[in-house]
Amino acid sequence: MASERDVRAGLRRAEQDHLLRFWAELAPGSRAALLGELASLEPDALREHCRGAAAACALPPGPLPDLAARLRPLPPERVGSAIRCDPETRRRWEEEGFRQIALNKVAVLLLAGGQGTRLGVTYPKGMYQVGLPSQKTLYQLQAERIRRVEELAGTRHGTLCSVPWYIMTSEFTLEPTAKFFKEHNFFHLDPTNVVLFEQRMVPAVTFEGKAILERKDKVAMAPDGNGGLYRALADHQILEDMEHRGVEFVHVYCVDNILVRLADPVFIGFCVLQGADCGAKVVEKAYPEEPVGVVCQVDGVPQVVEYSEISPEMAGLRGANGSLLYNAGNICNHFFTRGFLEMVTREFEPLLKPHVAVKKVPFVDEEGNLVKPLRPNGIKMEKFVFDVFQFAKNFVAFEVHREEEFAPLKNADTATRDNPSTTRRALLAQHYRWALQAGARFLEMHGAQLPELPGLPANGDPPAICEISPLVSYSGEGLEAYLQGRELQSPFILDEEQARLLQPQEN
Ligand code: UD2
Repeated sequence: MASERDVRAGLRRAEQDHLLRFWAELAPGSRAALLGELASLEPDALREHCRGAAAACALPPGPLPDLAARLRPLPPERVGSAIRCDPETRRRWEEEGFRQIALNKVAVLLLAGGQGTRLGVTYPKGMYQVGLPSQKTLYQLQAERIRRVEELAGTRHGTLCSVPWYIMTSEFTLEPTAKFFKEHNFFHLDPTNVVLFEQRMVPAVTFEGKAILERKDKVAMAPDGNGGLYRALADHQILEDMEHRGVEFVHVYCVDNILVRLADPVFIGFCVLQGADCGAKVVEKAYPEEPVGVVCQVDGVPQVVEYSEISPEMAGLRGANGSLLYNAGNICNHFFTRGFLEMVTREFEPLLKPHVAVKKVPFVDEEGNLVKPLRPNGIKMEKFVFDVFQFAKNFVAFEVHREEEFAPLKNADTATRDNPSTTRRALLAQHYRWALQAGARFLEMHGAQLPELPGLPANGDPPAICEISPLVSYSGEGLEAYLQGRELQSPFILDEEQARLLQPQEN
């Protein structure tokens, strides 16, 4: 264990001596914990971190400087579309994606180190269930989509294949996530294919550049942003693990999108056939202030400009056809080749600039009292996962239907958008559409038929409750066998057992 003397010397070098100001009062256990925490902070890096935070925060708030002159939409040749392509092209992309999955070359990587502050739960967001009839959590839906996509690829190519699931957690989410997966028997995935690893934490800093104590014996630490991925990949030899398994392509995604298509064969196939090293799925932005980043070019280089860093005027600009000029909304679904990730972790990670978030950080005052500030008092520095797009040799964006692929859970039900009710509705409306497309009809209690697609209210509850297990259908495929010509009543749950009952009998 590090000695008190060494730690004091390190803190002096980092200009952070105040972190030991309650030392004399601490019991031996607390002293040991604090020393351990402080010893893990390298003095020069700590000094730069604290100085950098204060300097970045001193800059005038608001959008990035000169953005208006530097920003352009992505050129059309960099953008593919699952919406505007012809069916044959889409089939080719999907086929290629399935081929790569069947060859065991595709992995998924979940960014799950965030604290879910806006949703207001104390446990990891993936453990949240939005009130579906099945009561499935986000983690269970994701696990089942992995199982289904493995099965689809395996059946097409006559192989047994697996899509390893890498899950980046943080100090806040590692333990509860690991426990949750064990308690649920890894949702019947092979546990050796579920790899949890932890991102680093960095101190929260005052506007004067001093790290904050949240207790007399504990520094206020926060995860280093989802762009902490690249250091975490190196810290835990994750790319070596991927290489060992033969993984070449990685689908990175964030935890809260209830419609996320893990290892989406169409997206993977598109990126692979384009020879891309880096890609991002996008949806058309719903409204100018929507909290999604904009995939665009800055000084001719592909980038995401985050919603917190674009001015309302820029976000609201419209093109000749009346739609938003910067309308490629980032849905935090990224494609990377393993080679690209290797290059980033080896060469470019230190070049990633942290972004400043000014937050309310609980702290102990000079007298040692815990204070919960009413106004923002601290700076959290975060790297962003998409800031590596600038290093890509061949970056592509891929446009998909929002109603099929994006319904994020960000807020509690007290907010009007992106809350448990809106995400639940988005999934149930999708399944209702899939059932109708497969030839089912829904009847109300007295036998009258419920509305078809055009009658569906936008953002409202679908006329009937229909939930389809991802184990039965990944993206609406294969449902005709169970549903063609059926008359169904709400609520209708199509899980594996129901599917067996509805399966046409073979002679
Ligand atoms: C993210 C995107 C935003 C937009 C939106 C769509 C980033 C930086 N921003 O914004 O452009 O596309 O999603 O829904 O990607 N996370 C970690 N470690 C951390 C912080 C976050 O793993 O230190 C994870 C978090 O658990 C989540 C994902 O990163 O799965 C996105 O984080 P968020 O919900 O804070 O991002 P948001 O909604 O501001």
